[in-house]
Amino acid sequence: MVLTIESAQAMFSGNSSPSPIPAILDQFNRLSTEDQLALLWYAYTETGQSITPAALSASSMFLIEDLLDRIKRMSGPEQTQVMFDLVRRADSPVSRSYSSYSANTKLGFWYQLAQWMADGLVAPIQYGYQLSSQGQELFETLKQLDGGQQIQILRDIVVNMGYDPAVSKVTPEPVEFEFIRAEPVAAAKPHIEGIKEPVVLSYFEAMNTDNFAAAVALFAPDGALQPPFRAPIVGHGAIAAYMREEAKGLTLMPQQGISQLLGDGSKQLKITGKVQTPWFGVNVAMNIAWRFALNPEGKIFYVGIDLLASPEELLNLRPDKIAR
Ligand code: EQ3
Repeated sequence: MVLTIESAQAMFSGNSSPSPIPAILDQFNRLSTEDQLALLWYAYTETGQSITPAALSASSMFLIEDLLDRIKRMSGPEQTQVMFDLVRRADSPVSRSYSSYSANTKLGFWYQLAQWMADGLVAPIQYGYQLSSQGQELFETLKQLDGGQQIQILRDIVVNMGYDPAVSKVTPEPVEFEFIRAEPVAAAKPHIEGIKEPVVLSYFEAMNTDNFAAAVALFAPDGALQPPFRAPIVGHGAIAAYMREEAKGLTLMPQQGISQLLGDGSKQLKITGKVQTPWFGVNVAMNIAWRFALNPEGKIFYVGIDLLASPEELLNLRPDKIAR
């Protein structure tokens, strides 16, 4: 069997339940702007997930301080308009600047606004705003999800706001956030039940110490990384850039896995465990699966990262049916 990104993407895919997240995002996008903003407020304040402010060093925010200050000085209706423009992805100056920010900068931007709303410095979501029945229904669905799924939804929505970069042709700024882990991770290869593959153990060690150069060196030159709900990122340069922007401060806690040797000497592995983001530290652990394809030379040809649909999926480690 020839190893291709398509064949690797299909590994173990029949063994897990589909994630509810894409359908939820779809429903969210069909709500009115007022409902969207209010629902985000309820989801952020009432689902009990709390951001750890220590994660975000003050120095990381200086690039957007000017814009945030401008918003703080606006009148209440102007502030509301800015938020409406971001949600509607309207072509406005703030919405254009926003779309050029990295994912973490966008999250930091809203984190600051949320704090100012709570302090009464920025127009709050109208007290007592009544969600439409669709909005209310979606909020009930959100409450049933686990914390990891809830923060993934919040993140996806925040990242997709702003004037569409595909239309405005803005290249995201290479802003690097400095994250401090809530608890430092021991710089050692983890113990993963059922897995002894050195390249995979080295991957987790490198990621947990933000040593992205070492992590990328484990990939084949045409290797690919596929984050949850995203297309594969192919090649050393693109993977390294993605990791520097998105993977700093993550804590990867792989727990168990299975490994299958294929006829051509390549291997496929499925590993499940938890991941913490520096935004929420130990407050939220996401249930994750890593699906690795190693080429016959022992390099990572593909790793797909999946957000699991339920904690039960952590133990879903059935061998894959191998096409020959
Ligand atoms: C003000 C308020 C509340 C209301 C207003 O109406 C609208 C908005 C938007 C509001 C503000 C909302 C805020 C402040 C939301 C903040 C959300 C945050 C900080 C979410 C952060 C989520 C982080 C996540 C889901 C991280 C996931 C990371 C994963 C899955 C990493 C996976 C990886 C692994 C495991 C690898 O091995 C390789 C790398 C890779 C990154 C793919």
